[in-house]
Amino acid sequence: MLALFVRTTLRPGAVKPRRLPGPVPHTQERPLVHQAGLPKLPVPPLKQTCENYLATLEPIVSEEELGHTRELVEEFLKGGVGERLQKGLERRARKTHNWLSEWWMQSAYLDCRMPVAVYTSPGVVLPRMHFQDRQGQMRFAAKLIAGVLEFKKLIDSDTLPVEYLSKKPLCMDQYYQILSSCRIPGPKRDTVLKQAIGKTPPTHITVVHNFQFFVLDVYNSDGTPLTVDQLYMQLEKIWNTSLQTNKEPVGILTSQHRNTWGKAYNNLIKDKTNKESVRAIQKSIFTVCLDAPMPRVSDELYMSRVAAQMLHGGGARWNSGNRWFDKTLQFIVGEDGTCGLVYEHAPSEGPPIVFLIDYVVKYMQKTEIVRSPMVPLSMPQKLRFNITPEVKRDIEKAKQNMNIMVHDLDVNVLMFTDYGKNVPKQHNLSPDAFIQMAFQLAYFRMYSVCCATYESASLRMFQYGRTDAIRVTTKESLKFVQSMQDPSKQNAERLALLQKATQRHKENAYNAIHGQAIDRHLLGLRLQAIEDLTSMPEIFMDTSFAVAHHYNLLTSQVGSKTDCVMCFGPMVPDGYGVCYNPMDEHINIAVTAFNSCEETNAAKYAQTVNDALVDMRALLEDTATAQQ
Ligand code: COA
Ligand code: HC5
Repeated sequence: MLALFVRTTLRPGAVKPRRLPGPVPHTQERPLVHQAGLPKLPVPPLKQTCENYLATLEPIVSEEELGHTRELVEEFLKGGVGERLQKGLERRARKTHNWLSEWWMQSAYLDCRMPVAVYTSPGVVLPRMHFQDRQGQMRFAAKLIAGVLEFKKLIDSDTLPVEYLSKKPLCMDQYYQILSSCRIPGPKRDTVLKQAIGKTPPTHITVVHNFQFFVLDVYNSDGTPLTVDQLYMQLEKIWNTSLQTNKEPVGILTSQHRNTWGKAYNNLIKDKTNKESVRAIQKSIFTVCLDAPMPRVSDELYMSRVAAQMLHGGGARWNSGNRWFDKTLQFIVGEDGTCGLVYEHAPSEGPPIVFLIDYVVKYMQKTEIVRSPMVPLSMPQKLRFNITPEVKRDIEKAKQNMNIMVHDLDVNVLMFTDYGKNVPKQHNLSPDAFIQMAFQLAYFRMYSVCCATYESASLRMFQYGRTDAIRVTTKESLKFVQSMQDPSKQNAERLALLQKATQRHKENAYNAIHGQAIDRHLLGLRLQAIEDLTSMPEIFMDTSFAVAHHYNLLTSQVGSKTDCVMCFGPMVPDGYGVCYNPMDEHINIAVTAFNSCEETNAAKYAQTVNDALVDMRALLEDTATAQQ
């Protein structure tokens, strides 16, 4: 049975992360804070992956395409090419701590040229706070900073307790990558800057208000963190020295296509002052964005508006320039009680970020501002930028592109309150599988076909593990959704099909988190072919392969203790991004799509998911009554 690992309670005195001895061939500077005893990510058997790949295709490609792909797979298996690539992967697995993680970091993130805003950086919306003014905003921001610094103590002292999933310890390495780090654009490939071990650790955060960046030292000279009261006073000083709103939004450059930003970056840092300012942001522990008020919307649309604010900032005339999108962690606090964050995905998955949020929220609930002695603190340093005509031109271009992205992103948050994990559990069904079947049903109801569907699965049971994919669309899920739309079917039969489909999903999830899914293995074989300079095997070039990787539904479950909404953009122009947080009695679901695609509509899909969830509960209850 799977346990919800993101919710795993941290047992006091649980195993402390230890530094793993020996070289880490797959990363350069990362600290080896890691559990040496964790298993290494396996390379799944080649035949198993090939068979599962064909099974995956069944519900999403035509008979003809499937027949063709079967032949290619056979050739791949029997002709020796597959075997050779598999051997190469196994060799790589022996030589590294994790055969996949470096390749994954490069191919999923650092090589990806799309803007990080909207396309890869996820957002988190915290429940609306009760402050309504600037004082409230700054008091909240001060407490939040103090909370993150408290969390940082766990990291700095190596006392972060290890998380468990199904009684197995999880790799904690990602926790050590999220503070004091930043992505850096390159003309072809990006990198991540992370403070090297042994170097003096940074003691400042960056705060941005009205597009102006400040360095805020958050430690006293004796090494103690500033108190909430002190932080509040420093934030006030920042606020009062950044009242002008006519400043150039240099930060908006970070929202550009990565090649464009890579060029603009080199241009920007030619100037010494600019270079120093950029370095200060990159090295800071994290960033806090004090956002300008956004246009008011109805209560019904509030969460959708804030989700969009987290993903892109609302456009050049609102808060998109009040960001440094390359920064790994950016907390966002608005005047109207809005708060949340946006994070750059390359260094970490969502669960460590969410764990940090839960920790900070709990800390903030118990912290009251106490007046501290009036030790005069120096004025936070404002970061200067010299805006040359070239930089100005780059900023203007970035503003235009950001506005296009903002108009194109369609966001709709569904706060589903009828029930949560409780209902499927009462009916002995896996909540995750049940919710996924609702997504399948909703898609089928809108389009009368099903599509390739991705769900993130954690690989953190393994050293340096990141993710693999659970392929949600199966023969069983297709039969279930078809039965729901077929008036000739009885509810008893539909329920039986739902049970089979959820059972199948649960098995696939189990296999994925145990390193036996197909997506990363296929990626590995493909990259191995590139590395070996052999010609690309045909299985990676046929229509089926393209269809299987065109994820019209890109989904991810991220659970939290706090009642958060998490969100991310779609992966394909005609697809949906669906991030869901199932709580015991309700489910928060954020749906994104692109307005430029006529076929998709986030609000419509969210409403159809709502109806599917309602109907599926009715199905459970109807058949439960019938059985009595
Ligand atoms: N009957 C009753 N209860 C059941 C059940 C059944 N048939 N099947 C599962 N449950 C229970 C589980 O025991 C669990 O209980 P808990 O709430 O006490 O922990 C709960 O229902 C949830 O289980 P389930 O919904 O099946 O799945 P999961 O929470 O284990 O999640 C994944 C599955 C795949 C999402 C998870 O393993 C995972 O990998 N999560 C991380 C994803 C990720 O990294 N996302 C972010 C990427 S950046
Ligand atoms: C705070 C919520 C973060 C969710 C991030 C997430 O799910 O990222 C996925 C990671 C992965 O490798 O599957 C990627 N995805 C957003 C594209 C689903």
